[in-house]
Amino acid sequence: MQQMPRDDEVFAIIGREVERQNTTIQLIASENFASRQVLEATGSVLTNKYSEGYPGKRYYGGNQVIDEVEELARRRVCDLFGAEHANVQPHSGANANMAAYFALLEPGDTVLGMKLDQGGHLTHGSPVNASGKLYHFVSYGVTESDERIDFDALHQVASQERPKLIVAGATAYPRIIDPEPFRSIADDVGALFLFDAAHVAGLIAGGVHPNPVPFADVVTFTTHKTLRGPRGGCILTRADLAEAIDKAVFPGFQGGPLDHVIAAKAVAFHEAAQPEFADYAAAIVRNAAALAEALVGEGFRLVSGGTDNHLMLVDLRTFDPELSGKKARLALDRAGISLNENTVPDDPRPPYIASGLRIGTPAVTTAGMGPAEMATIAALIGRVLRNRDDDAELAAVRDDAATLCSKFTPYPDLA
Ligand code: DSN
Repeated sequence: MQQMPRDDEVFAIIGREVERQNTTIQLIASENFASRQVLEATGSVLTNKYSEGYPGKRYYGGNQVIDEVEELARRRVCDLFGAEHANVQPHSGANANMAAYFALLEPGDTVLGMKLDQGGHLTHGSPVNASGKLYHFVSYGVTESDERIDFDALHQVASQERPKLIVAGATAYPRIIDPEPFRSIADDVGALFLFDAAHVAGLIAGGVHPNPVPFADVVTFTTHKTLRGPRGGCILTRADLAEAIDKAVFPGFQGGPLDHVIAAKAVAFHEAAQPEFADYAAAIVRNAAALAEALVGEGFRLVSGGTDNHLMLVDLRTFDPELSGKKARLALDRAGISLNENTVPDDPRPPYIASGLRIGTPAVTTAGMGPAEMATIAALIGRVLRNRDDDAELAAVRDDAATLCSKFTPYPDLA
């Protein structure tokens, strides 16, 4: 094979990202540290192959091996969640959702989805997203009193609007989403039911959150969040919807599948089926509860008062009305703590400024941290946000964050 000069420029940048992940605190609720074997599969020669179609029905030759890996991924994920059919080709959660809509809906059909500022996702009908442009989304949200999904209002809006599809799932909702009441409302109004499990797929696989597969017509999720696999999406469905879903993914939405990523998904599904993964999922939730309690102790208000999943939302307005989510995120970034600004329910600020912070524990739990470290992290966040204009204090917190991370380095052998 022709040898090319080593690309020192790109590999130096990758080296700096390894160092950043090893030495700063990762609290982005949708991120994780994939295992070495997930990284290895993602970096394999499977990236070289074209394989439009599905196992046994491809448009290119030479797919005998690729068929095996896609079949293995499909079988493993069906076993993991108890599903009848899986499509492991979506490149992302957004693609999985759009393909599912393409399979189930006609343009202009009415769909119910959770409001973006109350925890929903762009693909749940945001006016700036193709979902909101192609379909008539009507939103539901949380109650003012306890900031949990308002099922009475949801039932009422479903009865009025008679949607073809009800979408459950969120990107910034700190409580368990019970699929059962969604199913019963969908049945009452004659709607289909899609559960977007992107954030909680790992918690479901680990047995700490309810499995939506027995209740939903379609379940979509990403493979890289709590599930800790490679970046990508997946769709689970009933046997009678399998053909429509598969056609919607290819040729409806995507071209060639990313076979190296499908192999890495298969690895992640195998990892998630191990008993150790159930311990991991429970530890994520335990750490989130500990972090939430410690943040309340630091004087922060949490949306809904706490968490029972992998994330919490800090409402900064009561802590400091002048402090937006964006300002807080920038200060924390300087201090070696990565998280994202997020709207809180009925946020007066726009999403790119926001009044809240979303904080998640999947990555720090993978790194081996426990409740004691969560208390330390809450104290560091408090120090940063109380001293956000003090450069020396931010530098001191950055040192403390690095000291903490030195005991919980995700990729010591890549450093
Ligand atoms: N970007 C994902 C998240 O952070 O939740 C959703 O698309």
